[in-house]
Amino acid sequence: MKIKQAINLTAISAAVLALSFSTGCRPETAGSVSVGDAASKVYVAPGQHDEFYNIVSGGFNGQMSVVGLPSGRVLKILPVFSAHPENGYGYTEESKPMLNTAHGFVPWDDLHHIAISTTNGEHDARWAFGNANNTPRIARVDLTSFETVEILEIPNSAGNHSSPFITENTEYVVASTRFSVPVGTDEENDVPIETYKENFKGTVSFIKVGDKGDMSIAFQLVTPGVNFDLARAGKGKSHGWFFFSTYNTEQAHTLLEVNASQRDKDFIMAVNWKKAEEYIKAGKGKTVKAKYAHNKLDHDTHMATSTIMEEVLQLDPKELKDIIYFIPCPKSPHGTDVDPSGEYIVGSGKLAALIPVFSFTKLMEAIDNQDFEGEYDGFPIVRYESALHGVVEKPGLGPLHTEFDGRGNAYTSMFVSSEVVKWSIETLEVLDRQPTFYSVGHLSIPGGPTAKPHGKYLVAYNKITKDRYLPTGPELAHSAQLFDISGDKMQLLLDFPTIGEPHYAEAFPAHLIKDKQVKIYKIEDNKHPYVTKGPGEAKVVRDGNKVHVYMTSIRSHFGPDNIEGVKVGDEVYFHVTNLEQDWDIPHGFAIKGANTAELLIMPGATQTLKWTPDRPGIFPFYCTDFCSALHQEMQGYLRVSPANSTVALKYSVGDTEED
Ligand code: K7E
Ligand code: CUA
Repeated sequence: MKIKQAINLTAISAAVLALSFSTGCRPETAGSVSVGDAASKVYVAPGQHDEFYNIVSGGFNGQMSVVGLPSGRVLKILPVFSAHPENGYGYTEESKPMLNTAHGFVPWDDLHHIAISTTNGEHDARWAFGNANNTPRIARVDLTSFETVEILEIPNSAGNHSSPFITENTEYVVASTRFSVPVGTDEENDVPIETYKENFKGTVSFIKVGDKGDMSIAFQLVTPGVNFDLARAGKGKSHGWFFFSTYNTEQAHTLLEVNASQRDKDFIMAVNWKKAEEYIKAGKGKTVKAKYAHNKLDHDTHMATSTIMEEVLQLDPKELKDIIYFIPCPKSPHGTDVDPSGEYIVGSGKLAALIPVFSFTKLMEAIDNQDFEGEYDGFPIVRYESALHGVVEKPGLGPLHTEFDGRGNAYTSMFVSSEVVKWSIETLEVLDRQPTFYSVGHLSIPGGPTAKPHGKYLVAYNKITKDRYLPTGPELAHSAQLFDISGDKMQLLLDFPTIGEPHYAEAFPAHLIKDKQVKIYKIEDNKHPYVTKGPGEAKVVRDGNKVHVYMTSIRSHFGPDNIEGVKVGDEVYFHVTNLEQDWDIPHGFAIKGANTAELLIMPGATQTLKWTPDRPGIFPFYCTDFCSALHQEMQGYLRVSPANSTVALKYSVGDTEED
């Protein structure tokens, strides 16, 4: 056993060495640019708008950020899977259900991948989808309000990394599991870890997206117990197929660093999802018990609700043939990316010294001719050479991800050699390489994963920053670098720091959404159960030990602004309605000692802060968002009396104050 492991270690020592070398490996040129030229290309004059929206994953901050390109300016931080005190997301009574799961309230996650909705393979930018890696979930963000409007938990998944990836017309958002795990009932899943090979399975979930964006799990495929890393849908001629990169096809459950790097080739798993759909229509699915949360924001009340779902439909591709085929791919592939035409599938083997490019046409021929080189766990393995278009030789070290410019070129990130490499899809020749600073992960070209890339810019999202910015203690800002890719050679234009750790990002032309933005919510359409539609309707109502404050906010006062008769032991709910009907006039609300975040209430909306006073006294509250010249006057007082006090409930609103 020991000897075997020593041999294993030797076998991969070169690769591991290369990987550990990465942080010390410095590209040769300093990466400085001719200031005048580059500056003019990224300069967006004051008052002018950027050409592209870039929706950037925040990694372990669980958020997305919205960045303008080419300026690199951060426009918004958008909470998705993490509570966000800045606007009360995950703290208000309305938003808490959005973060509910089958495990209870989960206020954090790790968001890696963005998928922007498409029609006919082109961005329509109705929604942005994001994945939660840790407690598997998919979120949908509405790009007219820049709000998280839906979160769907994924059952039978563990480490939802290969997710979310989207089909050409947003028919499905697809999520596959990073960790294979047992997928039975809780009792069935209590098995020894060393029974991995018998008991652990992968799942791929096809999530139907309705016309209005609503998500539901249409079916899950149960697959061999491997790790899924990334995926892409086919498009154009490969529409109807989906491609998933796999690693740990060794099915190791310990020391994966060594044990999952044994085979020369892992696989890209090709899935014929049109076929799977047919089987579902023909009633071949099997309903199994599963517990997962489905959370939605109601448009009219602006409240989230969480529903626990009880079952999911599964297909067993082992019984139902011709859904799954494995294509050998060297070695531990990370990204698998499909070119704009849908013909070429690029596998980026982290530990491979070349980049294989597969041809969809050849793959179909090989499948038709049963040109297989064996089976993996009962599924056909397509002969490598038969599906291969060719390989990019000596591209660099540690290929991770590939994007496309729509002019026949591909751009692959090289984590270990810290560079972006441009190559021709047709000839497979390397055309250019530029250093990144440092250790690049994902790349993003506006429209890059679609049928119609706008091949003007490329953003490299880097893992390590080192000396690029003013230092800020042990943790440095993560970094993005913007390149001009309109010419033959890539030109570095700009460094900009990012929010959180960026993984994937997608960018699209600003004109797709900038005139569709929600500016206010109409107060007459507000159906919140505790709405207060005018200052005259403001009131305070006691219901046992619960006190409901129906409060309004408008420049520059709260109604009511004096409240008495609240007692220690009460639960006070401030339901604050923002009566403004003007764009960009939110009001905030905070009260001393509240064990929660502020409210930030958009025009026409109602938000609720729950507060449990812990002692008698006078408690000021105030508006937190500078809303007018009299913002600092936008304040009030709440009196708290002892639990046994007889102070009557009383509130006043401005002109009725002297009663
Ligand atoms: Cu960062 Cu897409 Cu999680 Cu590669 S993954 S870098
Ligand atoms: Cu309202 Cu400041």
